[in-house]
Amino acid sequence: MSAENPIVSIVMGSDSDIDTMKGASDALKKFGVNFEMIITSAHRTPKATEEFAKGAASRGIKVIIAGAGFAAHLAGVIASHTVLPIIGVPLDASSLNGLDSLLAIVQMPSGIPVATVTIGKAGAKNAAILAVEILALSDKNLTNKLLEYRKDMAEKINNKNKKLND
Ligand code: RP5
Repeated sequence: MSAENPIVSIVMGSDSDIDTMKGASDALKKFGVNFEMIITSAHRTPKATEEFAKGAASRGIKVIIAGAGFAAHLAGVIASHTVLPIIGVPLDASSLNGLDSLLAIVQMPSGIPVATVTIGKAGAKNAAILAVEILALSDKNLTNKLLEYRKDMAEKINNKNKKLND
């Protein structure tokens, strides 16, 4: 895994999102997928966000993960400028605990989809796993890693159950 030749972009609206979005970068590292992390804001740096979205595919990016809080337009705005798959992560950044961001990301109008995951760190992790599942459609090695990951998860639950009943 390296930041060279990234195939996934993890984009977020502010540096206050980094901690949560590390859930995505940590998961991509585990799967050995090259990624980049970018801070750009749909509202505060609209031009830079547009340029990023328009240029992503030609730089070799295959999936974009976009996390934002409050009136979270980042994922939707990026989706409006590219046909790459966009996964939106609603962030719990305001007094509405992420419900604002969830509705802003999930309620895209017909024709411009954003795949929306769980609010917060679990969502950031799931966004990365979903990105790996998309990439695995043309990468058998990633499919095998995903199957192994599921097996490990099941084993952990089985062990917890065993411990509870011992
Ligand atoms: C959103 O506003 C960002 O994604 C962040 O979650 C939130 C707060 O940003 P800061 O005010 O902390 O920069 O655009």
